[in-house]
Amino acid sequence: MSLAEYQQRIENVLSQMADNSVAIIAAASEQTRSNDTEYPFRQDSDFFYLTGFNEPDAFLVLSKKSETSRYLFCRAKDKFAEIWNGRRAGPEQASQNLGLEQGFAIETFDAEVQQILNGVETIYWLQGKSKQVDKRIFNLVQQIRDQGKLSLPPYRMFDLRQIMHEMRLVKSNAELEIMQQAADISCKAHKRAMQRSQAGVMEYQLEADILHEFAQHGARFAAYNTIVAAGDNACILHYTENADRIEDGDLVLIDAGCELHGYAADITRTFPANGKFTPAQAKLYQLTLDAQLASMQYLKPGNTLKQATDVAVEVITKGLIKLGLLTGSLEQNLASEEGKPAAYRQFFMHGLGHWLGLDVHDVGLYKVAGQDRPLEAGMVLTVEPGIYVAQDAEVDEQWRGIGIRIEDNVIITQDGYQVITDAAPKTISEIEALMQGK
Ligand SMILES: [Mn+2]
Repeated sequence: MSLAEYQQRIENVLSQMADNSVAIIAAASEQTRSNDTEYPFRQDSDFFYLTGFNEPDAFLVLSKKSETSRYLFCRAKDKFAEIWNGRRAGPEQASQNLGLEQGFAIETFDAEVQQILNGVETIYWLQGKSKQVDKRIFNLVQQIRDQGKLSLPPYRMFDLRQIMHEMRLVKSNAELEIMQQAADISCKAHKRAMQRSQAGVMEYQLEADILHEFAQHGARFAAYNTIVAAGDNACILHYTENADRIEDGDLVLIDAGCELHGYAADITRTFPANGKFTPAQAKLYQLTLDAQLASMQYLKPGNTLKQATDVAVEVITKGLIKLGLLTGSLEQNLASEEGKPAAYRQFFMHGLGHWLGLDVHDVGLYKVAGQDRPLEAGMVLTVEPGIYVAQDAEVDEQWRGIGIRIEDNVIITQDGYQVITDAAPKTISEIEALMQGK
């Protein structure tokens, strides 16, 4: 991402802020995993969106008074700490790299920001995201109040989501390029897992193949915990134990995507462990795929995710009736009586998709003024219908324990949509051909 793009984002935020206001955006902190060791650091998405700065314990402060100013607070240079825990840019270098007016050591945050806030009417931050940050901002305002007669404490507090998350929802060309790369790398990993699959392999071994492939192509981290679910583990939607042996005749569901420069891919493929779908597996798989392809036809500016969802639900419900997993009419199976979910939800119990971006379940409202939000060019979302038949479902035995999800990542374009995860095979013939080495 170019420096110009980060600067443009910051200017965009400033332009939407009220006069005489300050916005405070906090970086993430390191999280302890166990004594003296931390989880891999993952920057806060909003902070990263505006700065691309990847150190913990930092704040971006934007002030809009008679003039606009941009300040970075971050960890000071410290030879001793850097020997033990790694390099730091330091406030001077970091603020200079980002083209910001001034850098301060994080230790001076309270004192400096108290001064910046004194006399300002409005504060923006991402409220409720971090209890520590909330507390710190309230304390700062209180300290200004406590100064008495000469102080002018801020008296309006706005959630910055309204500005920032609307911006993040519609992606720039540079963002779309990175997301295409993340998608390409993730597709390679899915293909490799299909080729490595066979009876006797452990689920976590396919996970290792996926992560290795990500790294080989420049993506060190997964965007979320990889799901490798063989057999009826696929009916657990967020199964991440990945601890079972893959058996002959299983379907394997893999939900995995890499993170590249902060951006997530989120892809699911389901394939037969031994490279050949059984007739029952093939029928439910084809139905899931039909639902996905039919629903995608509704993705274009002005339409809603809800419209596409309704199409997927209808295709799946009709198909399940035809195959005998549901009985009764289409209307009966779609109807939800008071407090009871519709009958089809026994087999398709999650939504069709979600926004995708820096967060795998990305930010941005799904409804505006109570109405389903119309899609816009530049939005990115997943399309991921599934059919999950529990082992104890009251259906013919051949269907039990089958779990299928097919998930692609889609960009909304000016006149429709573009699938960016097509490189991972998803038709029955494509999958069988790849796995059988044809
Ligand atoms: Mn998803």
